[in-house]
Amino acid sequence: MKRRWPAAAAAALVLVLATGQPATAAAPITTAIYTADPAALVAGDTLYVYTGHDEAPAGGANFVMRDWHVFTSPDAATFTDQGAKLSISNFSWAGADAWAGEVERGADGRYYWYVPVNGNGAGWMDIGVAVGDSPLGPFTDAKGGPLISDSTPNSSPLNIDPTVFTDDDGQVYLYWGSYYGLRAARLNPGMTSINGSVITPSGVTNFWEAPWMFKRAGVYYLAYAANDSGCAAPGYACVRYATASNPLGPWTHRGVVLDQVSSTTNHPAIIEFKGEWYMVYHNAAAPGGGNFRRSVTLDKLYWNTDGTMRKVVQTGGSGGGQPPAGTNLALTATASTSYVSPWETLAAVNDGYVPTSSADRGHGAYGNWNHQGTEWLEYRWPSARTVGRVATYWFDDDQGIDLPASCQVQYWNGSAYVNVPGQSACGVSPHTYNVTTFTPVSTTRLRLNITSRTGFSTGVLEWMALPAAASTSNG
Ligand code: FUB
Repeated sequence: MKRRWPAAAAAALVLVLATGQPATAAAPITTAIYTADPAALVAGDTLYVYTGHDEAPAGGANFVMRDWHVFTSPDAATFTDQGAKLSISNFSWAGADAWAGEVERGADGRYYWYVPVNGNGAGWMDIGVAVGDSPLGPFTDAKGGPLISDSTPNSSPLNIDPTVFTDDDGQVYLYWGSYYGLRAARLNPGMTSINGSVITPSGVTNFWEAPWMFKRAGVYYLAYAANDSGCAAPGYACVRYATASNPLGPWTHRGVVLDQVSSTTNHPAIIEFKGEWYMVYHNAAAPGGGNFRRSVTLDKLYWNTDGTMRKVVQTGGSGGGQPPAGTNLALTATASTSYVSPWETLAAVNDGYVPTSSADRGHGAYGNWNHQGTEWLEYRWPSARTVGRVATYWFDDDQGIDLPASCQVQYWNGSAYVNVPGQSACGVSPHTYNVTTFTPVSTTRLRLNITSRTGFSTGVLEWMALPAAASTSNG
């Protein structure tokens, strides 16, 4: 059975295009594979996006990540998967967990790829570094062992998510960490050892993981995933950022630049390419996506005149499915249910929100964990409405709540609930509005009976009630 996990564990915790064929961005940069944890680099006229590769099975409850891919783009709109250019097998001392890395060009003109891996040694995650002669490699282990591990003095509680930054004077800095433990150090010119001691930067409010460092107009910027209740639902992360006048801080928190996304984890890469700025990040919006089957996407990032960043508008997150046309009678109904989990939101089902995926809790979600079997949602109106269709956007949290086995629409005939006549199949597809039609009924109450799959509970993000004809209004 899929299970809920606490927020602190969440982050530590097909198919259209083949490798080598260009994909159009705006939605995921590819739907051929699941990708996560982007890092971006500009070299010449090309934008390189380095990603992790999620290989968890559908319904999987853990990361399965064995290699990293490189995507290239001439325009930040079309992306070509150049394939898996680095793998756990490139590090003889590592065994699993190809998590979030970043590539930096060294003073020697070579490209250094810093990655967190399970180093098979004491503790869990270490940071290794590979090197190649071009942004596409081929890459080989540059050190033969971890650059950062639990035995590094003052290392992070979880040594993951390196971000590497080269200042104008040529000094290179490494930032990394998770479990609220941000760390930083200078790198030696050889790029494969640290110079001096590891510091704990100050002022990086609510840092959780996934730092991304860059500089603009003489100001240092550090974006990072935060998972506090001020910006994200329990178990989810947003991206906050801080600025400083020195690469090692102290930092001043500036706010949220990316709201929570449809995956629990969030991971920024911010870069200027051909005169435009971009936020590259991941979500769960690809078909069949989830918290362990993420997809990288990007959106434009805009600046205020005072050097602060405007919050990014997420345009590529749609997993498919626009609401069907017609007056949504649910908006004026009173919702009730046989059961809603105390931490979920019944009001989510008729607030008119358009979810980006079945994992999108942007406006909350109705869920009935840990009930199994049949539960119901009900709409009531003060006077009769004529209803001929419903459209249901199912909630699937990739944990205890799954898509249902089946559903049945009923209406109140004046003395009892009965099945609506002539009902079409009640769809149970993820990431879209499942439209069910029936012979129109005039009623003051409508009910959706939802039957769970064995071992799971069910949930709903939106349940629309519609007239039979799209143009009819019965408000
Ligand atoms: O992909 C595995 C981990 O999840 C990354 O290292 C974190 O940044 C989070 O995205």
